[in-house]
Amino acid sequence: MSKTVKLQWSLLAVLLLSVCTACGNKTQRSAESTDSIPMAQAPDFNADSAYAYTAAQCAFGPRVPNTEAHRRCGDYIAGKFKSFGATVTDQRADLRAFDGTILKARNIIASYNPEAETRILICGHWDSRPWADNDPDEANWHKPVLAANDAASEIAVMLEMARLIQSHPLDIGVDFICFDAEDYGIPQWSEKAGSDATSWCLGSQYWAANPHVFGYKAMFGILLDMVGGAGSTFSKEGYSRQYASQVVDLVWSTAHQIGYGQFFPDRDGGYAVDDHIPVNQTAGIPCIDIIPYFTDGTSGFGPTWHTVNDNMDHIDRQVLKAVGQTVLQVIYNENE
Ligand code: AHN
Ligand code: ZN
Repeated sequence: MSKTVKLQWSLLAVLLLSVCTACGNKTQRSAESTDSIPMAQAPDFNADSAYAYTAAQCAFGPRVPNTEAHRRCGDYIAGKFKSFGATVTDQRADLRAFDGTILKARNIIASYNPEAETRILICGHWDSRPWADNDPDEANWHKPVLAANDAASEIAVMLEMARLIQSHPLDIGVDFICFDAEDYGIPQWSEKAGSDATSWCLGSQYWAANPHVFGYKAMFGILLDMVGGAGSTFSKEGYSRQYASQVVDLVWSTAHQIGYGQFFPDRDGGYAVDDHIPVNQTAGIPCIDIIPYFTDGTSGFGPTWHTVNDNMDHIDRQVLKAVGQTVLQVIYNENE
């Protein structure tokens, strides 16, 4: 082979090699930009701590509005957030239920860096449902729900995040809102059953129309609802996809990246009438709902939903951990 031919071959080889390297880089880069978010250092969410906060709320008994247990638990929640260094605002309101009962409601708002412009809203409801109207036994339909999962778990996850924010301070602002009177919606045994979606979420409706800070805004909101139930997985809820699809994508890809993908399957869930609706529609803040989606035929929200079995026996620390660590990671990523 002549020298020039050899040179041509080696030139071709270099050319081919560089083309292939370029291809490789390109696929790598596009995969990064679509699937991968840089992960900040986030504190370690302690599931035992969240479990204990869940049990502490249940120890008051069902936290049904206008009861002593409700009043005392409200003080417990506000006191805990204060002890973790948050600025706590009590928003009290007399709210009219579907049956005319006036509920002495209390939204509890716990803020970090209240002066910061860039904010994230994390919310959940703290009240217990007065009627276990989805219980398989009709004899229980007028009994209150202890609401370990359907109230206490969400507040517990928020309390644990607050504890960690105190020891790992942020530059951005975070507001935890504990909504009251979410679960006073028309019961299934009522002749009015299913007739009025606005009978639910009274506390969040009130807050969205009367925010604790005039003109309140946040980059986005994350509603937690029933985040400790054994066997729970969280599909992409319908209104969340409709109003805040980018937030859904952010939370789900974060969960997958930090190893909790099995709790956040890449599939669509049902539509839930929940506290994120007034936050989206009235307050104008894109807000998703992390809410379980069961396809086992019991109820879309799991076997203990609105039954007398919604107690500590069916709370799973691993579920609290998966949700708490994921949301914490989302917050600390936004802080970077
Ligand atoms: C309804 O049952 C209409 N919405 C579900 C919202 C909810 C109730 N979350 C907890 N309890
Ligand atoms: Zn409920």
